[in-house]
Amino acid sequence: MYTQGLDSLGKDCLHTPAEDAAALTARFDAKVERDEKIEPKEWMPDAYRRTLVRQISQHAHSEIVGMLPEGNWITRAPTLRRKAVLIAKVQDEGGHGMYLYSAAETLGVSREELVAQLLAGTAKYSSIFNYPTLTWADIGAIGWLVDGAAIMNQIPICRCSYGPYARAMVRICREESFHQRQGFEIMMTLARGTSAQRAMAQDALNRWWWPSVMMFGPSDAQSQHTAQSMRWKIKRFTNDELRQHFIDVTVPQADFLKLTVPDPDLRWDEATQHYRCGEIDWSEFDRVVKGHGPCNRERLEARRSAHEEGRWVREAASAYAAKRRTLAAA
Ligand code: FAQ
Repeated sequence: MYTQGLDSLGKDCLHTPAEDAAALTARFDAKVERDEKIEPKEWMPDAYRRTLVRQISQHAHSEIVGMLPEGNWITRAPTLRRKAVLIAKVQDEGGHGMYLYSAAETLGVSREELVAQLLAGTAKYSSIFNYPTLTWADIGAIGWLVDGAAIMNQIPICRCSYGPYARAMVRICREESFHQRQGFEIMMTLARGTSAQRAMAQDALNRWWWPSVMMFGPSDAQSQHTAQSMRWKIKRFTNDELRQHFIDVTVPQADFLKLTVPDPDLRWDEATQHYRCGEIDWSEFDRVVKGHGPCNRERLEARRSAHEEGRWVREAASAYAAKRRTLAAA
């Protein structure tokens, strides 16, 4: 639906005389300032377009790669109900990826181009999906912590200045909040279960806590893009603000589950009314983002082989579409 307008995309800005460019920039800035949405066919600065393509495509790739750690447990879910719920959740993540590729396409890149970058290993996706899912409790921890972090980060994007991204995010957030609740419900069942089940839940929290805290990206001092993205209202909060909010909301949930957050320095700070957490191991984050996490290689191999195995489906669908076009034209 969005790609129909690509032929004329941005043509009005291709040969803009310098004086007009200044006026266009002023109009664009004023629109952002008034909290109005920027739509695909409108003039926008090249750097704004590039930033959106970068962020939306990384986000789309994250949803698609994010299907893998949980997909790993579909055949081993402990009950039929858990299996049905997990299949639905993993399908939702695939759907999110598709909305987001569509939103990126409105900016003049093709989905094929973006997928090729992912498969070539030149595109980023969220660090969190490079960790393994070793037990069933990991599925609970992903829903609770990873989807919890994703919602925290994504609710503000519903107010992003770029219309198609903001609108995609409204629906995605509704689904993510269901995902978060199913994860918390798994954790609650385990936490109220046998001592072995409680130990499994604690072990999952131990392994997923820090990677979830890192999901929000580098600290504000290290974040290259935050300041400009905030000015453009692509981001509404900084990485550290969102991370803090996540910690403040999640620690009481861990207390409720009678699980221990694996951070000996974690404490409530009465003065600021926030939890203060221990030092984040940014060297681990850097390693994972650079491709050296526990599962980076496995994740890319899985995506490459899925792409190859799905080739006949894409070819069949294209042939069918071509046949329909020919019939319609006859
Ligand atoms: N992993 O200057 P900043 C989900 C990169 S969806 C890897 O702070 P920015 C759903 C960053 O790209 C999860 N790389 O960048 C689900 C940049 O690299 P570049 C994904 C990271 O863009 C749940 C560099 O570091 N969500 O979980 C990470 O202003 C369960 C400098 O960083 C989104 O994508 C990271 N964690 O802020 C699915 C939300 N963090 O491009 C299945 C939208 C940073 O210069 C199961 N994205 N980097 O080479 C955003 O909000 C932002 O892009 C941030 C990064 C906050 C992720």
